[in-house]
Amino acid sequence: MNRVIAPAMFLFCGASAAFASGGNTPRTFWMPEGASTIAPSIDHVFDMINWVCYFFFALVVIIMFWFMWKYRQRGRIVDAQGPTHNMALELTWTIIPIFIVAAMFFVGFKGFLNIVTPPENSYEIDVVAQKWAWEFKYPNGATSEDLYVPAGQPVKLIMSSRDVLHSLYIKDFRVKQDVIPGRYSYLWFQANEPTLNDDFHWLFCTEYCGFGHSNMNRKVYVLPEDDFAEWVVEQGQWLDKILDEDLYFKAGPKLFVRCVQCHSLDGTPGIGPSWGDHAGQGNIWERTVSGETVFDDGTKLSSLIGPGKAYETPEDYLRTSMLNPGKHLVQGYGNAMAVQALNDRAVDALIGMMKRIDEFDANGKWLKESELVDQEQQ
Ligand code: HEC
Ligand SMILES: [Cu+2]
Repeated sequence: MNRVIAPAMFLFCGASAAFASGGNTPRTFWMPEGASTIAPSIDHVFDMINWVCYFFFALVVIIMFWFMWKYRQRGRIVDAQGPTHNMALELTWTIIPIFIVAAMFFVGFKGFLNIVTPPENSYEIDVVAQKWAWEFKYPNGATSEDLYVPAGQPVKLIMSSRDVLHSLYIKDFRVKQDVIPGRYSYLWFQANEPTLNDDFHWLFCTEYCGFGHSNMNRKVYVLPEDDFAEWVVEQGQWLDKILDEDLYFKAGPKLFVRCVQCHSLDGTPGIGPSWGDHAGQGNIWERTVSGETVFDDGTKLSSLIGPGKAYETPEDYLRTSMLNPGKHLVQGYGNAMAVQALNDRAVDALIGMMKRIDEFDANGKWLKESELVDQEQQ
């Protein structure tokens, strides 16, 4: 069957016949750049169906105009006796489309099986989606905000959601899969060409998931295998390599990137309360120490902090606010903050940053960099 149909298919898809072997396929009028091994086969099916449509569109329209002309009304004579049926014609327009539709199914189904069957030796990355961020976890425990993958190796994403339906879509790879709470879904691809010079592929969430849905676009970097191996190791350790006393200004701003979309540093209210001055209660550290922060049930933080109370120290409260954000809601704000994957050192770094919030500009850049110049010549 394949032997008969495959050549027949090529009649319809001259445009896609020239698959680039290996490298990426360039973008076309209809399709973005193809950067995974399955992209050519997906584009092939798309082109095939497209060309079948062009062909029949042209055929039908041409015949329509021809008939309009041929059977136009001439004079006043009405010929009431039209044809009733034509066996040969009816068989033709039944049998030919059956073959075309069967061929579309055959090609499509083969591609589908390929897409849903990750190869045995795939590199596995865990993906957690939540309103409104992605978290990518690598086998050694490293995590990232953007997706990094090794080139030339099949990669399998094992995906789940902490809250609502999301969907992971990488257009250049031609892959897309729903991400569902309480369930795991998979997706795999292999990208052979590394992304060089800060180039990347876009990753989108394509399931409308609320207010911050459009913040769920991330970058996909394809690294040469060696670089990738190095990157994962480094990513797993970067926090450990920083000295304790440097933590708040070296790690703080890097971690703050995950918070900036909701927390400002200059007092501007956002989706979450600013870490700068908030409602006249001082910055995040000042109002936590003084207990001025008010929650949505009207309680004041001061009644929760102290020996024998819910939190021994202000740090304890901040830690809980990051790791279990839904526990108390600051007055006027909803339960919009996702659970943050932060280890102890990351929490320390962020609390350190909050304690010295004046040392950072509105973008989270540390303002005392210049004082370090002597030590920082690495
Ligand atoms: C999607 C938006 C969002 C992101 C991202 C976010 N937060 Fe929040 N955050 C909130 C909201 C909303 C609140 C107020 C409700 C509450 O207390 O949970 C809040 C509250 C807090 C509080 C308690 C604030 C207070 O005034 O007592 C802390 C501490 C905090 N966030 C830390 C962080 C850190 C650290 C990050 C980044 C690692 C972060 N947040 C990322 C939305 C966010
Ligand atoms: Cu989403």
